[in-house]
Amino acid sequence: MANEAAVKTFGLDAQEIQEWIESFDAIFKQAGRESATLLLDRLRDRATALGVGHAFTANTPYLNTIPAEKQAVFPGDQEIERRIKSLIRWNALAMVVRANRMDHSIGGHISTYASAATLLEIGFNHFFRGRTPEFEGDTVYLQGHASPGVYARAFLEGRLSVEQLENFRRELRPNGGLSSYPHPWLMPDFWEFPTVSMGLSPLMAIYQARFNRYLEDRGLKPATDAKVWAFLGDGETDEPEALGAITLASRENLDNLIFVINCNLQRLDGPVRGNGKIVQELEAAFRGTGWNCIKVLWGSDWDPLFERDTEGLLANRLGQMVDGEMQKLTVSSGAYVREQVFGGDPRLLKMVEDYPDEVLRTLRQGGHDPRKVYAAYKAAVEHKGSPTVILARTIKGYGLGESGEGRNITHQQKKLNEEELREFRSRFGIPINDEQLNETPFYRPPDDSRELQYLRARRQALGGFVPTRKARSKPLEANHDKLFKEFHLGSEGREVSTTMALVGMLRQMLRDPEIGKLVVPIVPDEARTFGMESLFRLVGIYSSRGQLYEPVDVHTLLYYKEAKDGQILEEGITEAGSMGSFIAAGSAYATHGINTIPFFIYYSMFGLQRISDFIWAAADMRCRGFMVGGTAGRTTLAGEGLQHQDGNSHILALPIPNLRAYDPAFAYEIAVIVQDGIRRMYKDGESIFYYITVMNEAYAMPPMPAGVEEGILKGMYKFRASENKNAKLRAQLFGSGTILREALKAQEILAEKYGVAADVWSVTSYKALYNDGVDTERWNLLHPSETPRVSYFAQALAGSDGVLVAASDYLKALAKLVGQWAPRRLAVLGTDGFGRSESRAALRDFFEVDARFITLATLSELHREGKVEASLVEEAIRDLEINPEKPNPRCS
Ligand SMILES: Cc1ncc(C[n+]2csc(CCOP(=O)(O)OP(=O)(O)O)c2C)c(N)n1
Ligand SMILES: [Mg+2]
Repeated sequence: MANEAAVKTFGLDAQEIQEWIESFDAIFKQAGRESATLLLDRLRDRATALGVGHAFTANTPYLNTIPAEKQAVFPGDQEIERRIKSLIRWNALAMVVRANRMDHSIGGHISTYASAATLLEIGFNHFFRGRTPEFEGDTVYLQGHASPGVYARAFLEGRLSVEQLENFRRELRPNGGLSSYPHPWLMPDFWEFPTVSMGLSPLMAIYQARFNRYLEDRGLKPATDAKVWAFLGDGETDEPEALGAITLASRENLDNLIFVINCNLQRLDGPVRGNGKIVQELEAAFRGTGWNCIKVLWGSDWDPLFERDTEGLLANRLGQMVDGEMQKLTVSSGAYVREQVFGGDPRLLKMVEDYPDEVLRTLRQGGHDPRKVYAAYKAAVEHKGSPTVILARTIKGYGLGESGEGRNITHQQKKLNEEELREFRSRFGIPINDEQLNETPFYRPPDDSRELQYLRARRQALGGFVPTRKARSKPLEANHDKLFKEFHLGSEGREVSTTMALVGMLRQMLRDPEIGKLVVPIVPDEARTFGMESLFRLVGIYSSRGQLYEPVDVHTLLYYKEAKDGQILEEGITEAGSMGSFIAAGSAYATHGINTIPFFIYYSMFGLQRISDFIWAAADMRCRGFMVGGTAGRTTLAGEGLQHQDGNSHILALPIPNLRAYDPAFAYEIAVIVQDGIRRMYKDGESIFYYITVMNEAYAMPPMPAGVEEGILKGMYKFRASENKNAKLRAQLFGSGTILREALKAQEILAEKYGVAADVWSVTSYKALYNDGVDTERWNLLHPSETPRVSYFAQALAGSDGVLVAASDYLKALAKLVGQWAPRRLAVLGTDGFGRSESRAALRDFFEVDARFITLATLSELHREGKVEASLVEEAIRDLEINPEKPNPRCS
């Protein structure tokens, strides 16, 4: 061996090395594992003291972490569990094959579940605890592409019918069907967590586990040993989000968290690391950050071989082979395995001389061996002090035979020919005869069969079915009028920003006897940006360790107070992580039966733009809560420039169906929106959540005019009508957010200089107006004989006269959305283009959204209508000091 040759030159020989190893073995045998570890630690210290370097590695040999003799005894009935698993395998396969016979575009996946079956079944039969009134249950994130297997199990459990299975991926059939992947939106009684956008669920699971601790530390739920399990694909770990938060899990000692990575060495196109070893790479990443890492690589039939491997030759050889070679073994003969794995060294060949080729070919991977998987899970649930990752070697498409097992095409295999079906049927002992095979029927044994009795008994013992989703919290009771009232009164001339107003509301809510405890403020290192530091002292920053140091600002009023029961989740600079907390808090009404109300407050540019896919997942999950985009608006945040100035997020909020988006201008608007939101989400149980933009521009907050609440919520109301009832020239101006104030200034200029009487409207939500408009149109389309309905936007403008001009701090497309329902042309100003570092005034000039441009747009519209001469508009351009040849902000 190369190593031995190298050491020989330095004066050591193989025998001396063997003696060292034997001494170590003796210590291990006499004094035990801990003493052996201590000895290694001492030796390492000594080596360091002598200046003996050692290349850092976080890896262990390519072997099972739990040696055979340390393995917990499998308590189940292995034979009957194998039968159950076979039935599930068959039904999962039948679901996909049948669906694609009817329509080959329907799709579906066989090979992911085929590789994950044992990993999941050991969980279902022995570990995953259901949610009961007495115990909160475990939380399980399942690999999305394994859903056919989860459905097939639910079918055996009696939870899904043959018809539902037949309608897999046919959700629009009469009586409904099954969604392709886990979607709580589509199957709200079944799926809890959407996992199919790869990489999101590992991060969500980490923050879920942390949030569970937060709830315990704050006394909102009792401390339990409930676990969060996340099943991932090995290919999935390439998504940056997948490993992006693993240090939080170890830092927070989340021993309530278990990752199971299904290392079938393949992703969609081919091997995950053909030229490397994904298991070792992941082991180094997780061990390097302090996770407890359990490798389950080899099945029990390998144990005798490792026993013979006293010199570590086999371990070495397996450690050398790259994953591409490993994958090839799966599709090759026993003779090939002998040649490739053992052929390089006569000592290795000797080890398997009594193994026939056929036995070598079928040596199992650890992830397909129930006993190995059980032992790993047991060790994981019993492990204390850090999160656990289980790296389980499996074969993609296991059981699909030569057409699928381990092949690069296996991920997308959806059809099996008759021969392949027959083989699968026989291999897994499914009682279906050859004539029936063509039909590929589902098979469920009688209710009183041993299989179903066993399966039900196991689930009963574990507290019921998993997954099951249910809204478990009781509705809030109070109406909270008192909390919000003061914000209806205005600021009496005091200049405040909408951000300050919102923080003021948060402070009020935090003091409330009903919701005070439930509010979860979440910030990604921006609390000071939003003037939230007063909350640090008021409710504390959550820290599972309390505060182990005296903060530098301890003598100040607003010091940085960390506490074990702190309420603020100060996440550091991670919008994705903060969203993970939002999702955990926003779904706690279902997961825990607790109405936590997250307020996630962040730099608006780094929300919908950066982490939209998490927000989509939150929507799918029916999360509740408030996302607050701070320092919003392309021209309202001065100075920060191109990357920070957000003129996009209200456009990006459009596609998310149950996200209500508001761009309020005044404190009372926010108060109305938030109070109503709490009612709708936490009293009426609606599956909606909120996006509210707030700004840092300070101005006097007016008192709320009478009767505007409905308009605020529906998207617009008239804020200030013109007092001049007789003017010939008239206009309706629409402003949103801080740009409403530009419209108000324009109202004055138009009245004073140009004799135009303009009414000013506050548009709080173009999204709400747009949704109402398209819903109205749709109704009219479908009801041709009935009196057509009129959109809220059109209703609001009925009877108003004059030209229409809208301005917002967002893309022009936003206001243009509603132009189609306007009684006349709607002229739109907006902030298309890259931002700039500048003052507000300069930015609003540059983006053409200030009072001057609103004035100009109004006069221009009046000219279009033939009400004023072009010369007047020309004159106005001069008077308003507008440069007509200025750069176009959209593309400069
Ligand atoms: C974000 C995202 N990108 C791409 C896909 C498409 N996709 C679905 S499964 C898959 C391969 C999965 O491989 P792996 O994670 O190893 O899981 P396996 O099926 O092998 O268990 C891909 C690329 C997706 N679902 N989500
Ligand atoms: Mg894979």
